[in-house]
Amino acid sequence: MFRIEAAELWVVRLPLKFRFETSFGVQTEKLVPLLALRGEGIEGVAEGTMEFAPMYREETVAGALHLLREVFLPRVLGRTFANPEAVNDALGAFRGNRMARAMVEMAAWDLWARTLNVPLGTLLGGRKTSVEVGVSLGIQPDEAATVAVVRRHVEQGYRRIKLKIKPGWDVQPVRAVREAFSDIRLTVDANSAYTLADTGRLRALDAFDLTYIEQPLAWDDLVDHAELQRRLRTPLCLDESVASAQDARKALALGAGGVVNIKVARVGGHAEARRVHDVAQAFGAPVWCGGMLESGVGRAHNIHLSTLPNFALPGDTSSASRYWETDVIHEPLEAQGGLMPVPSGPGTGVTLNRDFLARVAELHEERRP
Ligand code: OSB
Ligand code: MG
Repeated sequence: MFRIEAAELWVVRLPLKFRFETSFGVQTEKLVPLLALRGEGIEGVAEGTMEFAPMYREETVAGALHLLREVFLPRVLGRTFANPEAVNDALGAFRGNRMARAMVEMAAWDLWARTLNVPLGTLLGGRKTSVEVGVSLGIQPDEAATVAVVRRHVEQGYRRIKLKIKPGWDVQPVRAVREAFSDIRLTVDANSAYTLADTGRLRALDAFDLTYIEQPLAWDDLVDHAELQRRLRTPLCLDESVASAQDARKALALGAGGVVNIKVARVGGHAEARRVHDVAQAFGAPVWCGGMLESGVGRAHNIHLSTLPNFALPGDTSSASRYWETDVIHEPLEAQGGLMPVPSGPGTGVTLNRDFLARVAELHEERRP
């Protein structure tokens, strides 16, 4: 049992240390919404992964703030819950907006784990003390720059390199990287930039021994992915188009892919992420933990989720110091030799740097029943 007495909301804008170009745009900073839920002197914290503009999926920071203030938080503030699933149930009548609901659900998991004094991963059923990680590398100006940035991360020990691709920038960088590194685990992510009309181009990628091709087709599609999968040897990995365990079941039953990228917030929180993990396992499909350029709060949640057994491929949860000069938490989250240690304290095991937040937050407010 835990009680939710008050909530605190922040929005922070963090400059990214690198320019991150994907098929849908260029990012140089990150807008980070944070939610803390407090009860009986204990606090649970979560990060929103919706963005300023709906470029990846349909949720936005402004939309999430409205829903949290006016709709979701009033349903949980002042109440006592048996477990985080019960918090989820309190928001169960609402459709979509899974990233916004996930902020409440994930903060509740952290709060509950801290109440029980156990690490979040342990509470979720995970056993690992470190998790394998790779990196997601944005589109570079040319092939030489691509090979150079890959080399830097291979030397740092990352266990998988993922290259962002788009029409007109796909076979060339993949060929250049594969020629320079014959035996690395290599993948690509198109963020929905192709259609079935591009089958020829995508089929050319079969020559490079990619572990998977991530989300080549529309963000809300499963059927065309299944058709494409029949035409390709390389397994497809679904990201954008899996928003729930039911989506995962339908995708895998249709043959729309063989691998699932699980982003906790995209599917509505840890409970649903665990159900996606279980569905994929039942189909014999490996999963891995995706990233949304999270600050330390979201990153710590991702690391804990990745301790579940079917997270069989390296995730995008790379070192926080790659992204930020100063993080919103006190603890460093640094990979060594491609392994990210799981923070060992109760809950996520990380704590907010409130001094830093006080200096840089664009929004900070307290909500009560
Ligand atoms: O498709 O996985 C994606 C970042 C923003 C939006 C979508 C994606 C990504 C990433 C970044 O690939 C992964 C990371 O957090 O490093
Ligand atoms: Mg992706």
